[in-house]
Amino acid sequence: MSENKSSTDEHGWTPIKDGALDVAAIRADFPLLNTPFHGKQMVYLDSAVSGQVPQPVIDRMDHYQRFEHTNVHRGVSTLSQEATDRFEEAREKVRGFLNAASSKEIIWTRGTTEAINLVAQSWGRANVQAGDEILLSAMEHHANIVPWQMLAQERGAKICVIPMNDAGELILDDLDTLITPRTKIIGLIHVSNVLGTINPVKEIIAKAHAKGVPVLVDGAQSVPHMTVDVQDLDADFFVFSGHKLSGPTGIGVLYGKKALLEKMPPWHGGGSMILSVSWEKTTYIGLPGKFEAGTPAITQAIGLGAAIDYLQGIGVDNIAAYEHELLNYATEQLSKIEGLRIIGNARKKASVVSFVLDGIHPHDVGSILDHDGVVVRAGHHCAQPVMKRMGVPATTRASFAYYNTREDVDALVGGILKVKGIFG
Ligand code: C6P
Repeated sequence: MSENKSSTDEHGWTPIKDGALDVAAIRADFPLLNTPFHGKQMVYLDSAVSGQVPQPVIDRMDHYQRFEHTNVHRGVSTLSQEATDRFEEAREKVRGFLNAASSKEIIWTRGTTEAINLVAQSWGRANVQAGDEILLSAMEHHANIVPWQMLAQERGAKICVIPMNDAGELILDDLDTLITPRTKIIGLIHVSNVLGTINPVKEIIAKAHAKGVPVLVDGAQSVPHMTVDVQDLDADFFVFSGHKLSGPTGIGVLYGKKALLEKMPPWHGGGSMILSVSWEKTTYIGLPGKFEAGTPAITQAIGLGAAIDYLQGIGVDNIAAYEHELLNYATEQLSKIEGLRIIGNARKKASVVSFVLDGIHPHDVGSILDHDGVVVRAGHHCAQPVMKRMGVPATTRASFAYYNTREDVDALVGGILKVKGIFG
């Protein structure tokens, strides 16, 4: 798994040399990929819904539970202090992973959804008033729509939308007019979970900042596939989930610029986030604890730290390059199938191919593939406005990770041909 930073292709990706990613060795680390499924070798093409978890991450959580576990940030026991150290080390790993300036800017949440709700409720309630506008892109996941709609409804604010074209790329020509003096925040998906589009978030952030508007980037589908540097992007908020990153469920991250987080009121109240409590008044601790009421997901945070170690051991740039070639191969092979239409043909894409088959419902495609051992997702992928814009009720979606191979793509293609045969 060597570093390979020589040159880049027309999309700015580093082409990977044969053998730069030892996928056979990587696959051996994943128990589920090596477990018979419907009597076959499983072909897991649903990493956008949740990534598979490698043995070193499972082992790290197992070790913590067996030998290191107690509550954190409580008590003077050696056990508690050491558990706290492991928990805070995981936070520091996330800081390094995102290149945040300080670990005080890393807030643990249950996932992307909770992180966005935190910003909408805490920052939003403090900053959004009647008549204000919240600007979202046309390809947002429900997680970056519904919390803002709830806030907008409560405040009498308005949701505005950056449109997209038929290829699934944002139309940014009118961005300057879409960002009005009433725009309070922009919510922007980094990589679309349906279309695979990689959005030019850095450029959009620069334009937003020129008008004094902060930007929240939904990185749920970007961090598993590319190096993210929140300082380089100049993102004000950046959110992601551990389970899409080969980590466990129940843990996620809100990155926020310190200056913004410091001004925001707490969202949840309770133990761990207070300086002092009396019947008259409560005062709060500083960052990051102010936003972490109650006992956190300690095992999961440590597991996420181990997942980051695992990915960094392979090299996130290597993963990006490998998956880019796999995506090209999948796109090429799927495009040869008569009656198959790929939904989302952006020039810059990551690891996702959504498609529809003439006359066959995506749920039927997904079910038949499943019986063939090929795991994909079928439905609206929690992005109903994207379905509406693309004029389809649902799609079948194959999503790839660094543990997938060309053989997996071939199995998908074989399965689709079988589906077509059944529906004749
Ligand atoms: N998308 C998918 O199959 P949570 O559930 O909080 O971990 O992540 C929500 C979320 C937010 N933003 C994006 C871009 C996402 O893709 C997701 C989760 C999964 O596409 C499940 S709906």
